[in-house]
Amino acid sequence: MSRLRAQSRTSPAQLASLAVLGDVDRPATLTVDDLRTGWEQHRAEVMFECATSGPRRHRFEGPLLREVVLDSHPLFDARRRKDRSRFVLSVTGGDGHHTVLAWAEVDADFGNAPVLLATRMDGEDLDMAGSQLVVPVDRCGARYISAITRVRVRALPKDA
Ligand SMILES: Nc1nc2c(c(=O)[nH]1)N[C@H]1C(S)=C(S)[C@@H](COP(=O)(O)O)O[C@H]1N2
Ligand SMILES: [Mo]
Repeated sequence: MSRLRAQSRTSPAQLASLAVLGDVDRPATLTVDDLRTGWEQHRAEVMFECATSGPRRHRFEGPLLREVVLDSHPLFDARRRKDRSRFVLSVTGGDGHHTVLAWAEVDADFGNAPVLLATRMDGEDLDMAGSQLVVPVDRCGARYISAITRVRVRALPKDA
């Protein structure tokens, strides 16, 4: 089915969206199309192992997680690396599966990992299914959260 026909049959209620919230100045609710049109799209060809079902290969496209989160203005002092290194991102899927990334894993001044919020997987648009987290640096598939509903930004307090 062409993308146009798929879209004309899709009511807004069926479109998946995710919330960027928490310790940010500008919380946002984003559809997969917002993720596609709002930021530069990057590609990743990845391989990961699932503990229960073996190796997997996928092709993904989507914006960098860090660019999407930065547009929600996390409550850190952007100029001070030390301040940014206290933050974490908690990513939740539609089934409740969730995972955590340190902000520093994706921050260009630290790990600089090209983590994506996928808009397309193996040639299929994810508008209905929802965005998927793509963590090319991971050998295990557990953080490839599908059907993302939430990206929560948190500054961890001391001794958390
Ligand atoms: N929402 C959600 N995403 C998820 C999971 C899950 O249980 N729920 N399992 C993860 C695990 S353990 C793996 S290995 C991969 C599996 O990806 P696959 O669909 O390519 O097999 O999805 C990940 N993403
Ligand atoms: Mo897995």
